[in-house]
Amino acid sequence: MAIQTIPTQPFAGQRPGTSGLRKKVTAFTQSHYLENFVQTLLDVLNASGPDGQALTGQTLVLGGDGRFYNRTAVQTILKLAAANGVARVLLGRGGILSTPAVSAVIRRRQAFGGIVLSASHNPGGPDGDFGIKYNAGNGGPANEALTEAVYARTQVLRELRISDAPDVDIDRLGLQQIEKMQVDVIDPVADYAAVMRELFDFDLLRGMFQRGFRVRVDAMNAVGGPYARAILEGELGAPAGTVVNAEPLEDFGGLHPDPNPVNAEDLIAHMQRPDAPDFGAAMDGDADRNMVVGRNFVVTPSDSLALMTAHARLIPGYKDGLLGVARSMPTSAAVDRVAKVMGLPCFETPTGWKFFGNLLDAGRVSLCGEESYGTGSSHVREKDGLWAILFWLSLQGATGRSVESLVREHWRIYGRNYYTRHDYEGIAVDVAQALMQDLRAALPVLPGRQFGTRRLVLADDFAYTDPVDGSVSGQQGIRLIFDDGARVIFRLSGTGTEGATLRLYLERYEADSAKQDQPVQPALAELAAVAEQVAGISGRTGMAGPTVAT
Ligand code: VG1
Ligand code: CO
Repeated sequence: MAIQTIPTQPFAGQRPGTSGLRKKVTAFTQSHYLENFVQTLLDVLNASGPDGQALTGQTLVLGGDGRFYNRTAVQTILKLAAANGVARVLLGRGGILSTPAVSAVIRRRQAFGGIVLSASHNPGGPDGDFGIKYNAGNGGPANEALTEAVYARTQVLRELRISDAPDVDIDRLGLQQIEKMQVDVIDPVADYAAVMRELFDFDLLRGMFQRGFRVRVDAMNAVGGPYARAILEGELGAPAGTVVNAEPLEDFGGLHPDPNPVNAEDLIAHMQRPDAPDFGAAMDGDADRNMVVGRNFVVTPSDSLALMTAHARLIPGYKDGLLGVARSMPTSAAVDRVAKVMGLPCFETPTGWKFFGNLLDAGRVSLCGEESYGTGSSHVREKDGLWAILFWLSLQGATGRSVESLVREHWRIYGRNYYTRHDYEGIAVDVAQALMQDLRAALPVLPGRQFGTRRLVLADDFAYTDPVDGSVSGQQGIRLIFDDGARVIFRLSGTGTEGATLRLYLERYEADSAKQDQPVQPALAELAAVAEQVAGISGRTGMAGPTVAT
């Protein structure tokens, strides 16, 4: 066993996006591609210490969503870590840890940080995507300053330091050694389950299952399976088979683990049957997203956040009330209405969980959410799929009401924010950039213009000043806001790996309870037409409509 110094050449484009570095597996498997990125990360982390050795004597957490290349990448990262001063790695058995579990382990074990191997909701398999992201000591995604520092260094990196030790047995719990570094293979579920026990009334949930409450959780052959099985079927007594597609597979068994009604159509179909379970849910590749579904009734993520906020006190972990709430800018303003009534501070951040970290750390907010099927709280520093499922189960247990009745009551009280997201995938990058550039150029002349019954009152490119550290993030999405509060938002995805994806977000508010039961797409058709008129999407892309509307 020896530490080797190996020359290397920089790769272009190793810039992390909305959530880590995501590329095709075929990019990651190029010689030194993963090594370069990890070496750079370790260099930057080391340099963050006063002596240039911040990692010396420290612990890192490591695990991933089990997709193709996960196991190989784990071995490579261990050998790099061992050669770069890391004292100990807490590794999920089999290289498995969900994103929220990494966050929980970092926090509970006071680790220096953690590395998550996942491209999350992106497709997996040899022809799919792979990804890597770093979470800091608070358990949350690295901030922009760190990711930029890593990117800058990838462009000048010349040397790798790596151990030539043989592979460790990642399937065996307990201690092993590489050079001077300890590898502690841990149960991927234990720390996470302990956090859930602290937040939820497990006796209440056990009682529900005893009385025959029926649940279907679709883990989409991704990493949420082992967690949902251990907690729902193992600890809470849900019948075997409650969690389906529960084995993490390297290619997700061909499913696209991006939980929305389109990709999780099998779950939707089950929830529409006459013998449908009481409650359904799905998670994404790394188990940080959730979709919750009632009998024949889909809940939008924006509404989910609003309802969680309204009912949080019913959950033991939040019985003393919330400090505040935050949502990403494109997420609907449904939660804002609840926050206003409850007198809670409400923050609007750019897309991406990293922007919630400071607010959570500073004790300014307790719940956060994104329109992209992500909700979470101060219990970790990531969004958390199974947590959301347990939250919704608890709401039903505590109120004795169905998902549909809870949501409809919410609309009656607060009004309904009709909401949809239209994704235009695989657009040529230059076409997408020109569309955004032209929109940006039009911003000064748009306010005051009339579109049907609506007047446009604000048009801007969303910029965010972090209220805690003062950092500014610009160009976070074009917002068109109308006099009735309706919004049309355009942004380009920062997680895709092929061409560009344009996301168009449409929202309007309906206070009249007699008009709250319309199908969503027709209810927002006028706003879709405004978007087309302003941005010329179909003409520019040649696409008659969105690839996916959720
Ligand atoms: C998407 C979502 C965003 C989410 C991000 C990571 O980003 O829109 O809300 O935080 O994915 O989620 P983008 O840049 O493609 O719009 V996950 O579960 O893929 O890590
Ligand atoms: Co995810």
